[in-house]
Amino acid sequence: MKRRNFLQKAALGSVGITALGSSITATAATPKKAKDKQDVLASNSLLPVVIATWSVAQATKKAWQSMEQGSSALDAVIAGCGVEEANAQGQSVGIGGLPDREGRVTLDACVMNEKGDYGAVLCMQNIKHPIAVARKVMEDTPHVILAGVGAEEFAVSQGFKRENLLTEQSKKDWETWKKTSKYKPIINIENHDTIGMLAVDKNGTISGGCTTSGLAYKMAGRVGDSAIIGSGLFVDNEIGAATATGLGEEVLKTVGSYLIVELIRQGKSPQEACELAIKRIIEKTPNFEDFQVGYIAVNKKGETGAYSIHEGFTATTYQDQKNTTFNPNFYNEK
Ligand code: SD4
Repeated sequence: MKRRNFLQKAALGSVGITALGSSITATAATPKKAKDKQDVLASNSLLPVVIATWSVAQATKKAWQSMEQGSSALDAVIAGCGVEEANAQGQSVGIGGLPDREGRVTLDACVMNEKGDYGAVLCMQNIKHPIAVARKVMEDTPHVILAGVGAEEFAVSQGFKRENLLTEQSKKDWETWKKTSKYKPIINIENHDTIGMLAVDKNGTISGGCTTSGLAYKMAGRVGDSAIIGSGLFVDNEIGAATATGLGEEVLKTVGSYLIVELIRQGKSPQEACELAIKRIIEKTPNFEDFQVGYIAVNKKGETGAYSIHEGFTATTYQDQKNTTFNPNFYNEK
C-alpha cells in the first residue's frame, strides 16, 4: 500500500474488534509501583528498543545505532527521524513533503525527553529538519512551541539552512490534485504519513519525536496532532511513550498519545493501551470508516504495541539487533 494513501477509505465490510494482542508484542502488565522498576530493568532483555510508524528501517537502524554508540534516546530519535526528513523521495516528512493546497510545504514536529521537556515547531516552511529545530526550541528558548515565520527565523538564527522543500514530483502531484479537487481539502482521500519514533535506551530512559508535513493539500495554516503534546506524542519516563499517525483532527480530539501512556500507567500493556485508544476514537466518531489512525507505544521494559483503525498501517521496531517491519492488528476487519 502506498504510504500516502494511508488515510484513503478502504472498501470496508463488517465491523468487529480484532483479537487483542499483536503478534509481535509481549503483553505482560506494566508494574505500577516505582519500587518494582529496578527488578523490571534488571531482568530486561528487550532494551534498547526503537519503534517507529511506517516502514522506515533505515531510520530505526540509525536511531538504534546511535544509542549503541553512546547517544541518548533523544539524540537517537532526532537522528532517526532526520533520515526520513532528508529523504526527498518520501512525500510525508521533511524535503519532498506534499504541500498545502496553496503549494506550500509546511512542517510540524516535536520532541519530548525523559525529563518531560517538550519542544515543537508548527507550520514551519523552508527548513528540512523540523525535528532538530523542535529540540532547539526545547533546549534553547523559554518557550515550548514556535510557529510559522517565527519558527523559521529561529531555525535560521540557529544555523539551519533555508531551502526549497517542494520537489518536482510533489509539485507535479499537487498540480494534478488541483485539477480534480475543486480546491477543497478532502479529509480522508489524499493524505500521507508521519514519522513518530520512540526510543528506550539500555537503562530504560525514554524519549520520542514526531515529524510530518501534515495532511496533503490541507488548508493553509492547518496544524494537526503531530507536534502537539499529548496528541501526536507523549513521553513519561516513569511509564512509557506513545505516538500517532493518521487523521490528526481525531487524534487531537481524544488526546490519543497521552491516553495511551495513562492506560499503561494503569497497568495495560502497550498493545492493550493502543487498542483502547483506537476504540475511544471509534466510540466517539460515527464516521470512523472514513479515516485512518494508527498508534504505536512502548513501556519502560521495552515492550511495544501498535494498532490502527483500518488495515494498511505498518510499523518498524529495532530490537534485539534486528529491524522488523510488520503490519499491526487493526480494528476494522474486512
Ligand atoms: C496530521 N497526523 O497532520 C498527521 C498526518 C499523518 O498519516 O499522520 N498522516 O494530521
